[in-house]
Amino acid sequence: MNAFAPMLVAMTIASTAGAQVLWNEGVSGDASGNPSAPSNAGVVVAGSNLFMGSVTNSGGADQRDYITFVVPAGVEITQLILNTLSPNNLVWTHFDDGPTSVIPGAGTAASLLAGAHIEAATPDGTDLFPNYQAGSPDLLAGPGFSGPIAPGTYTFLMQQASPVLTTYSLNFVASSICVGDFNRDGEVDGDDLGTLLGSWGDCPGCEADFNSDDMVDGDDLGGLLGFWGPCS
Ligand SMILES: [Ca+2]
Ligand SMILES: [Ca+2]
Ligand SMILES: [Ca+2]
Ligand SMILES: [Ca+2]
Repeated sequence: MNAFAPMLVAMTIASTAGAQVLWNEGVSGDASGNPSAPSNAGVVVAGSNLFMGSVTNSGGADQRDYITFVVPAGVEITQLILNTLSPNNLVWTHFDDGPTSVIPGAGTAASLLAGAHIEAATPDGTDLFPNYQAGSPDLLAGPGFSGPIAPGTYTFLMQQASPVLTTYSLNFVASSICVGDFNRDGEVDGDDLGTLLGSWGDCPGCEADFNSDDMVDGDDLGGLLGFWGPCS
């Protein structure tokens, strides 16, 4: 057995490149149930970002798990894989814009971006991401995303309204993007400059707001020119 140990170590290192745990309740404790103070899960990396825990409405103490995380410049979330859900029953989920969330209810909330159920009997390995897209029949709250989740700060909720203790493992899968290549054609050029100029002025959450000051202005124009040319 010992002869194989170095190989196993090497394989472990290779398989964890571009993978991290955002929040594991088994290590970090129960994720916050307070929408005003979600658990801080840090910064998403290109690759796998795991969120693992459990929720139950039995006794009301752990009905909700909120985490907040940052998608940094140069990264976007493209998939939300349901690794496991046990038992495989109905769960409410949603994304908010910013570092806080809301308690799901009949009223609307300005921060709510996209809410959808994980339906009972959803197979392990399913990509839930399409459910959060604008126009999806599975989108039940908020305007939904139109494409990948762009750089910014977000809060995500898992809620179990039934007394069933439900354990889950989710993977927010992210990819590297070429900063400034807004149309994803592999080059920062005049087309992207046109997009930046079209976003000029107040523009919270805009991809062209490289320095995240909620304005697209000369600072960001300078940034774009710094990225000019083919994506490396
Ligand atoms: Ca929990
Ligand atoms: Ca909780
Ligand atoms: Ca481009
Ligand atoms: Ca800016």
